[in-house]
Amino acid sequence: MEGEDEDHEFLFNTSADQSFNKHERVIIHIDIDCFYAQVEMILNPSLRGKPLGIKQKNIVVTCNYEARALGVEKLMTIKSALEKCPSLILANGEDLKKYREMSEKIYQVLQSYSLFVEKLGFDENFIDVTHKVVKCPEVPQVITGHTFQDSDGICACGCTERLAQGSFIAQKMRDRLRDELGITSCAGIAFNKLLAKLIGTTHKPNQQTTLLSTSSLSLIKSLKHPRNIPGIGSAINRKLEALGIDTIEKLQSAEIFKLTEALGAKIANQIQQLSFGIDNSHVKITDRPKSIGAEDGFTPIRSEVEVQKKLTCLLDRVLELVEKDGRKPSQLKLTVRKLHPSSHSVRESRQTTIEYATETGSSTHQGPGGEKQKVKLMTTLKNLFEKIIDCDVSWQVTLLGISFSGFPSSNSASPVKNSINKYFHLKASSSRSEEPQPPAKRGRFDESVLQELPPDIRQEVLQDMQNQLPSSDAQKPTDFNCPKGIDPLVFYELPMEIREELLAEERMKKQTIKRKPNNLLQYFRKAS
Ligand code: DCP
Ligand code: MG
Ligand code: MG
Repeated sequence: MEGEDEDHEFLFNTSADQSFNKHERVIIHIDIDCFYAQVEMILNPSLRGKPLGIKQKNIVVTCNYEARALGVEKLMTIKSALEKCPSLILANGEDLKKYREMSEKIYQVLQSYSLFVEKLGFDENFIDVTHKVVKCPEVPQVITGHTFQDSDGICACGCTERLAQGSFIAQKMRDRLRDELGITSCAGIAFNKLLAKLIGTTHKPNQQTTLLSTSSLSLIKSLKHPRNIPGIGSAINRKLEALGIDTIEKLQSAEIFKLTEALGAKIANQIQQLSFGIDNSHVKITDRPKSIGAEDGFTPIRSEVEVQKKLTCLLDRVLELVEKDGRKPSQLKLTVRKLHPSSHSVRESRQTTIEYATETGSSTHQGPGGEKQKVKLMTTLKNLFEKIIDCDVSWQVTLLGISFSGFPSSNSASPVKNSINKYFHLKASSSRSEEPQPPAKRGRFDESVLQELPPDIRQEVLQDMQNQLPSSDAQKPTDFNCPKGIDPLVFYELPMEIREELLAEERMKKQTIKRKPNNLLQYFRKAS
């Protein structure tokens, strides 16, 4: 069970880059509907349409929307849930493996839209799509899904149009999650993370809501109590209550020195800004650890039996962590600290490739598959130990460590680095070549990479690319290389050849060369 009452004060770091004070960004927050229950219904479709609760110990951690309609609530005791709904079916949710696997698949789908995806728990993700939003006057300005707007005022900075495009992208992401994984979700679209998370919960399930920036204060005020602001958990709330602060308005008008006295300057500032809906924190790309392991230090041991005991305990601990992580390692490393007769210590490690089975029958490696795997891994560890220690002469060991690594590269490497490397690789290979290459092979218009970069880096890269092109090149890359009259979001979905054709037609028009009208171009103009 996840801690329901945790303080997430560092989640929304309001003191970050102040240049984000305007409404420049487009942030999408996606939260999966009744997550554990949906996973169970996918695995066992006969549960669909029936009230279903997921139990951990004596708590119903979540339930599907059929059960909610009958009065069951998240985090109810099983006893009260069954009182509310005697027909409630209960599924055991203590093995988290299947939820973790689905969570990973969701993350992968979202990352195919934007590299800037931050995972929050199992079923939530923030996605920054600012760089996907195309500055083009022809883009439809209609918001997809619900709109939260409590006044007629419209901000003049262009954020409404940007958010409208964000809502279109959010709909596409949710459609893909539904079509590819069979998962429904809710999305919130706003100009910062805090507001995106809050607005997404206003229409549930399987819906999305966009917050217009002029209505952000009223959304925050509608929360009424500070404890309802994500980031303000029970510990902070207790301190606020002690200061008599029990409404959002009181937090907004609280004297900062009083807040600072009780909470420290950093948190005081952060939570006061949150109470105004201000959150300048970035979407941090979720990166996974490159290795998972544990070490144990002890008074000297001298026998192989003792080493085996220690390693068995360590392996159990580490396997549980690997299991929780959900990825499959391909390397196993053993670290040993040897105590020399002169009483100085030396650490030494040895690593080897392993075959790691993910289907072991249980998340804690207790099943028969898990036992077999443990025996194999223990043999490998023993071999590694014998490479470090010569067991024929006396020895003493004061530390043992086990670590797994070599996880699939798509998860362990930073996607941003990959993209930039990909770009520079393209550039390097094109500059090495003496022969002129056809445009498509030169990588000069690799939007899949360009579109993923933050606007400032992208601009720099584009400029750099332009400088490298021979002046005879008819079609230099521009940031918004989209023919007039076509929805750029539709345009960038098209196959490269069709885009090239449309762009060629556009260039022809510009050069006022007489030519038969292009049917393809006409079609997309009509469609948008
Ligand atoms: N969870 C848990 N313990 C908690 C809270 C949640 O184990 N204290 C698990 C069960 C949920 C999952 O995390 O399925 C996601 O939590 P949510 O709060 O997003 O709840 P749901 O996704 O179940 O429902 P909703 O449709 O309201 O988002
Ligand atoms: Mg959820
Ligand atoms: Mg959630």
